[in-house]
Amino acid sequence: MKTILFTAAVLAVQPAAAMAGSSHAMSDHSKMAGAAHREEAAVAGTGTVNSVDADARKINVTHEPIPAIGWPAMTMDFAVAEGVDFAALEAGAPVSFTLKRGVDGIYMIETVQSR
Ligand SMILES: [Cu+2]
Repeated sequence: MKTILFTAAVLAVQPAAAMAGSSHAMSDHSKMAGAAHREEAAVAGTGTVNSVDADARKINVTHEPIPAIGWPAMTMDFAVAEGVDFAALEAGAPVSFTLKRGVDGIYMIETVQSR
């Protein structure tokens, strides 16, 4: 009787093992979660840097309208992506930039250069 129960337990585990093998495909789908089920193109904008907070990796920018995402001109704080060199940013600098949505869904600056 013990042998039969053991066999049943092994059989019960096998379907779970098969599902584990499909986790790669599932993680691919999780990247598509959210409003846009497509690879989002970078959104480009221009503006002027008002202030720079390198410690917090944030800059305050007065930007021109960004029609691609329906934004009017405004002054706002942006988080700045890893890899952006803050040494190249200074208050008063006219800049062009690209935005990308972070995992929280909020747009952040992905690239920025003076213009
Ligand atoms: Cu804005």
